Amino acid sequence: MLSSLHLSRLLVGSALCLSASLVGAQSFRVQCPNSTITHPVAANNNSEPAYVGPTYTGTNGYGSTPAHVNGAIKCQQISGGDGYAAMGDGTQTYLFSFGPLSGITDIALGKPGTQFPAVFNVPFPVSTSNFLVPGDPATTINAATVPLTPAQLTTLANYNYNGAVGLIPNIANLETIYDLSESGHTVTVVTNTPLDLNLKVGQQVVIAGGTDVPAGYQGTKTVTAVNVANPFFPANFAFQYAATATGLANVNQSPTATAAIPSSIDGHVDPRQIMDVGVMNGNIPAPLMAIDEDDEFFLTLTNVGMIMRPDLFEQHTVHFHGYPNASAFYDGVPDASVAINIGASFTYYYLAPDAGTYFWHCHITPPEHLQMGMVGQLYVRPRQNRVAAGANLYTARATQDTDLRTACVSANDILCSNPLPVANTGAVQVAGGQYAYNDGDGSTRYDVEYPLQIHGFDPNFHFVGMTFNPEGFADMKDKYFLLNGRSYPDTVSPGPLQTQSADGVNHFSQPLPAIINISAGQRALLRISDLDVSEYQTLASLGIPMQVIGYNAKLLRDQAGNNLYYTTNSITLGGGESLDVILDACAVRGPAPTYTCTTPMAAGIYYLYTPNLDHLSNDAENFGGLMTEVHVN
Ligand SMILES: [Cu+2]
Repeated sequence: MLSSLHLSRLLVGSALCLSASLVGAQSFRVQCPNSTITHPVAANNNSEPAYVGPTYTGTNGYGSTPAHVNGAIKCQQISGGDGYAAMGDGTQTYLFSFGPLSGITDIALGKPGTQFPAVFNVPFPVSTSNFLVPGDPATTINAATVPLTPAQLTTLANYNYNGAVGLIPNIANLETIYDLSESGHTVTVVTNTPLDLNLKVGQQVVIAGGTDVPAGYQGTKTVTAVNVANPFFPANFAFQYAATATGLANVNQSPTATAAIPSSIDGHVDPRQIMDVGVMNGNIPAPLMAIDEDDEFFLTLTNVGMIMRPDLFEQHTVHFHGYPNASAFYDGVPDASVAINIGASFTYYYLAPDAGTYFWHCHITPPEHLQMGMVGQLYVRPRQNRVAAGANLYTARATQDTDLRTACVSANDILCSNPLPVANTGAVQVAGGQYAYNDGDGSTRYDVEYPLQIHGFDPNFHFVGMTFNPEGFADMKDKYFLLNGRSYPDTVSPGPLQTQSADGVNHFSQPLPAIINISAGQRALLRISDLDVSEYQTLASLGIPMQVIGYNAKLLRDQAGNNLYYTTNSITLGGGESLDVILDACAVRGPAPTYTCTTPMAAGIYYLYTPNLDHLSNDAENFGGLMTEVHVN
């Protein structure tokens, strides 16, 4: 399908203009740099460094070098295409959807698919007996049962491939050399062909030649400059490196001199692996993403096409909803940014600015693509998680105000979303402490966190969407009510839920269970987002009060620093809204700054369910819908 598509594009292109067809050619590709200007040391970008001070301390603009390197680099690849999901009554529903094309094991285990470069930039270890096949990882672990058996869940965990699907090394490249010359220790190499586009400063090249090439030129060298002006050819024929020996004689038109550029990982992909794994691998909700404040996030969207709707040439985009994006270019709104066609990839760039719970979706014909399934959650963890153990949280929060980019001072910023607390409570970071926000008083600390995505489906809209009929936008009416893409009782099935798609292969279509497990005395953060297109959704907690601490990715605190958290037994959200809620499995908790639990709650099973009773159903089936269990263990 892909090749015929390319062919038709080339034919159309050549009819108009031959060169335009070449420029217009698209392809799959991933991007995940190991280092950047603000994260310059590759070896430091595969873990989150401790937060010890502001990235920049200047009073305007950015300095050239960060004072402290904060955050790391994260990468993820997703497919845009179609797939199927299974509803609570067993009905298969057709989706327009995003699926995982990296972190495929983590996603299937219900975790975010976001990875450090050291994990993402790893090709699948292909051999004659080991290769990616349609439906992976469900196919390889032979996931014939629902839910998976404990042994299958172990096999899934051991599968453990989380790199970018399709990634293959760039082929080695050998170029003949026209001229070698030295000035001081700097050698300029002019080759006979334009340089490999991927040759970069810092890369290794092997210079070799016969007796006509002085030994001082030869060996493995590190490129110090590319695109160097020279007397012979255009600049893109030449590069430089540093030699140990000086005074080397000029070599011109050598019959033997060569520059060998070894194979390397630079984002090239094998489209077969992408199509095998990406086609019909739709997930609902869309793949989970999680980044830390100060991270640079490279998200590659690869459009694999919708097999069930070959009449459509749908573009897809990624829009981070409610997220403070610096540039419209990466915002995904098609009128103001890039949208890619079938057979192409596009890498979005984000700098993680404010902690909180957000969601993301495709922004092409939003009512249609969202209803059909192209929507999921993302969240940003706060800097406060990385404060050193024992450090005062109020002081650490105040330090963030010395960085212009992260400053949040109510006195001169009425939009400050995360003011300092009204007083220093003396709360300190405990080793490994995790928080929902940069609270400065430890009040948003939690022990476990759960994404809880509320959603609804109109099966009629999905059916006409699959069968080439006009969709009734104004008639949309939810009949299935979903938590993390599943209706009760599927919400409490452990492990990934799978669906056989039209390709005859099982795919992990709904990886996220919605069982909340809390140890008695501990606190769970529920990151609740409403992904619904047509309805308000209400969720009630029976037996454990919900403490609401954040709304639409903003800490609930007034500009004077008073916490406005409130305790309730139900919350209501419209589509596109999010809430951060703490469920506390502690009956009696001590005061600030330690909030020690003195009387844990009794172990047992509690319920999260919707009090909109018509939403407790799976289409024609009574009982089901928007409900899950909270297990206090
Ligand atoms: Cu779309």
